[in-house]
Amino acid sequence: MRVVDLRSDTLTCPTPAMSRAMAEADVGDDVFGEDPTINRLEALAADRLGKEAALFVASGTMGNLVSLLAHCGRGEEIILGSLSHTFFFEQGGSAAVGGIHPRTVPNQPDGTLPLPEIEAAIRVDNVHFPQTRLIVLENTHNLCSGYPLDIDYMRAVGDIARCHDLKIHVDGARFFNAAVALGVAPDKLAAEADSISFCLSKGLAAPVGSVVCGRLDFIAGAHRARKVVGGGMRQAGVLAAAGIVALSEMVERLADDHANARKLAQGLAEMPGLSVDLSQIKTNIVFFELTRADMPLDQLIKMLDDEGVRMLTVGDGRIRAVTHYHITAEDIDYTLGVFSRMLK
Ligand code: TLP
Repeated sequence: MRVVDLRSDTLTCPTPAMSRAMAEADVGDDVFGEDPTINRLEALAADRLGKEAALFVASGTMGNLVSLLAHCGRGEEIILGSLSHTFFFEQGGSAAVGGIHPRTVPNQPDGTLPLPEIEAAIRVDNVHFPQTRLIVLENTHNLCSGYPLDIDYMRAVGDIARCHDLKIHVDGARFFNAAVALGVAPDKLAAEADSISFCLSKGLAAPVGSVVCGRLDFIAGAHRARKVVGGGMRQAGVLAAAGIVALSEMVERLADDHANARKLAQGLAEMPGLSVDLSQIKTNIVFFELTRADMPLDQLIKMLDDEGVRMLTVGDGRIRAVTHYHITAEDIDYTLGVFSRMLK
């Protein structure tokens, strides 16, 4: 049976070029800073994002955690979106591990935090309050249908941050999707970020890893934080080798994933019993709702699965489909065919 697995772009497997690069990678002990392939990946990532330095970490969650630990001390506060991955899906790691206090601002459907609400959330100097240190943004925004934050918005948040002496961290798990969708250079889009974490193991198809980028002093702090959370790896150049291929060969093709997501969303929007906001579809994530009272959500997911089409529910009544390297335009046609049979 044909399987069209749209649950996440985390499902991507290494390309043949990655497998070759992994087999041939030069390695060393990265805790000693002696893995040449990791060093190469970090230099490449820093260069792509226009930052002084970079740090290879095991996952997106670790990238965000070590960044927040490097920026904030115990009892200090971060401002972040109510729908952000860092707030929603990372076990409250920065609070649990770092004693960092989260202050949420409602995300808008386009993934932004309203500027006046960011300003209003910044603490004044008062002995009763925690001190605000950091604004955390997510680009693209997962729960906001993969919406990208643009340069104008980043500049506006940058102005607020500068005015209040705050730093900005960007959870850029899908940052290259944002850059490709907006047609801007990644370093321009990252310019306002004091730190940015991006994933190699989502749309870029590497098997493991994320990279955190920022100034040298920030990376030194993130490096210490990585060690304390057990993220000091040894001959992990075998992983970084795939990451180098990911950054060198897999960025431009993200446009195909975006085209497939749009094709899927347009097809779903025409089906009776489904609701999709097409204005939300900018990158590779499609959220939609089932509006038929006679068909429970779980039943729909099960029926899809029986036909080889896999999608996720995220607990708020919506269904998520994510396009990626292994999904073709023909897979989208097949998926739409399955839906039209099921919803007849
Ligand atoms: N997102 C995963 C799940 O955790 C939900 C997915 O399938 O989308 N930031 C963002 C914006 C993410 O979407 C994710 C993963 C992460 C961070 C964490 O990355 P990992 O899974 O590598 O720890």
